[in-house]
Amino acid sequence: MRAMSAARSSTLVIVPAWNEGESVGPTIREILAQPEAWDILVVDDGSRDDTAVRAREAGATILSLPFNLGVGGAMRAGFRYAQRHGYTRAIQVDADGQHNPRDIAAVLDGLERADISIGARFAEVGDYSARGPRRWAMRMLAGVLTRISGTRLTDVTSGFRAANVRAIDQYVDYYPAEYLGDTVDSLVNAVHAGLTVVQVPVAMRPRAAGRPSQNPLGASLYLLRSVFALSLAIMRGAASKTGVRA
Ligand SMILES: Nc1nc2c(ncn2[C@@H]2O[C@H](COP(=O)(O)OP(=O)(O)O)[C@@H](O)[C@H]2O)c(=O)[nH]1
Ligand SMILES: [Mg+2]
Repeated sequence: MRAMSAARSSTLVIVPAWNEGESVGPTIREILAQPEAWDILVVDDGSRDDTAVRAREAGATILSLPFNLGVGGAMRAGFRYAQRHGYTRAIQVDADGQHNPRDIAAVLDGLERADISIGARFAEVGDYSARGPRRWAMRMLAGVLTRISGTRLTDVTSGFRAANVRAIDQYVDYYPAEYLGDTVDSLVNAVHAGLTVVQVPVAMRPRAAGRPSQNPLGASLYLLRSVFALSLAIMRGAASKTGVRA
């Protein structure tokens, strides 16, 4: 339920963080250095290091989850917080420094044209490259999402994405918690619910410190999982259109 309360800004930057003690502080400071004065919520997901302390020192509000839910679960908690506190826009920015805070405003501007705005790699900007099966799977996912959303999308696994009120409400209703089923699955469901999507080109930076939560094998399995999740989501969508419940 949407509450009107004393949020300082109408936009919430949600930062999912898991054992990011080294990078979360600099990331928050960089976000706060932007001229717009957005509110920042770090969702600390059962980190075993000093992520929460560092984030608070840097000036963020902290939501500490009692145990690790994964990025999807953490983001859903963040969207619920946004809804309860009456924010009209929310944007995910990773704690590791890969999402450049200078691009936040541009990704948020995408919300003037659609309900969800994705900061996308390799749409003209930057030199991000994936090879082999990863590239193939990412292209396939992008191709299918382009068809069902009716907008050209090149990077549907990007976590750098913004949501308006409709999308926040949709995500609170449905945001998969399974590890990294989050990006693709949440998008397919949002599109099926009638929400619109745009992408905004951004360059991604290397992670500032620490380690990615996924090794190359894990990343490939994730893509495979996404392909699978997408097929299921499409079948669910098709079933609901014909009135059959899956
Ligand atoms: N809340 C939460 N955040 C996570 C978890 N795993 C990763 N993250 C955060 O999600 C963001 C992206 O994770 P990362 O491992 O860098 O993924 P990659 O950029 O796709 O390789 C970072 O800010 C991580 O701290 C988790 O289990 N819970
Ligand atoms: Mg990362």
